Amino acid sequence: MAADHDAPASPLSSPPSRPRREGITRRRVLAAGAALPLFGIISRRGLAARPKYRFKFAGNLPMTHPINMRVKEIVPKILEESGGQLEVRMFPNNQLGGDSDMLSQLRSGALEMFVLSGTNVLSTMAKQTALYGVGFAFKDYSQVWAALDGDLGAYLRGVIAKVNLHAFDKLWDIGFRQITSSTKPILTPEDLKGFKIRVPVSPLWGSLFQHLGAAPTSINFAEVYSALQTHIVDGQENPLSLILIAKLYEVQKHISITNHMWDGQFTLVNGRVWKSLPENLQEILARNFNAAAMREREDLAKVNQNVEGELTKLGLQFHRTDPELFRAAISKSGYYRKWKATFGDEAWAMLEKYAGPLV
Ligand code: X2X
Repeated sequence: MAADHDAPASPLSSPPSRPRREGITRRRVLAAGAALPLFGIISRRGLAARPKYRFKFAGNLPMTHPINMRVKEIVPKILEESGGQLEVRMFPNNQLGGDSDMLSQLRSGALEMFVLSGTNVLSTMAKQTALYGVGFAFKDYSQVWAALDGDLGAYLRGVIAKVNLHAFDKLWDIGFRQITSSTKPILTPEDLKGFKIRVPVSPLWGSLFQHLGAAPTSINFAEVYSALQTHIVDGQENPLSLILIAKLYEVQKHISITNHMWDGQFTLVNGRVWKSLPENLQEILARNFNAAAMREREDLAKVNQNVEGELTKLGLQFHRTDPELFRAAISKSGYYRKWKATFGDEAWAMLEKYAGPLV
């Protein structure tokens, strides 16, 4: 069956519980346009009466995250540059379901585009995509971008292509991750013993916190706020910017700066959908998304300048840790040995080329 990108509407684009704000607006405009002289104006500007390709773009982050703000900015550009042939409609904030649901939809072609971390559920179908998320690997952004814009990124895109998905060249920045807690501050690996912490649905993540002695539970981001609120878990880990943007500060008290891993998101396109797109439209889509990702990286750097102050004002207590203590603990317990064996020597060497020795 052909992907639904040129079908009139997909049942999956109507999530059960949430309104389709973007879609409704667009349909109303088109419906109104059909009855008004304005429609003629659109045609004269060279835009097609109805886009031939209508892609849903979904993700787990709130609309106010810089990733979504930058995508929102390129949506009209893509429509315009494609002469009205390619329309991207946004479904942020888990509107189409949690990450596991969205990934299934992407694979079937019911969802055309999905912005997702390689360390997240994607790694349950292609384990190598989590390679860049090895704990305490990257020390700073110069290492991160050298790796992800270099050979490591190209390697990961190759892995993604093998499972019939297409990833654009530039990853979006999510940030270095920090641990939060509603109960007690986490200062040393000892404090993590038995600590109930949410991690994304990903073996590498669960393993990191198991090796630190914690009690990790895999939960999609869609359920994290309520899992913290109802104390199914006492803590979670995410970059400061996302703790602010997703309002996790409302249900957490302490933040420990551990920088235990860096994370970013790929823009993924269903492989069949991508291949069915004419080359000129592929170029328009890729160029706009890559440029938007570069702008988003700068946005996030700006957010990071004030985020600690803002979270402090909102009542969170910050704690400094010695990340070397955490790194030594996982090294001793065999975490690096295990994951080197899992990823294989060649992939591991590629990570070490940028991150330095991981033993
Ligand atoms: O699920 C998370 O914690 C998030 C939003 O950071 C990821 O996508 C990995």
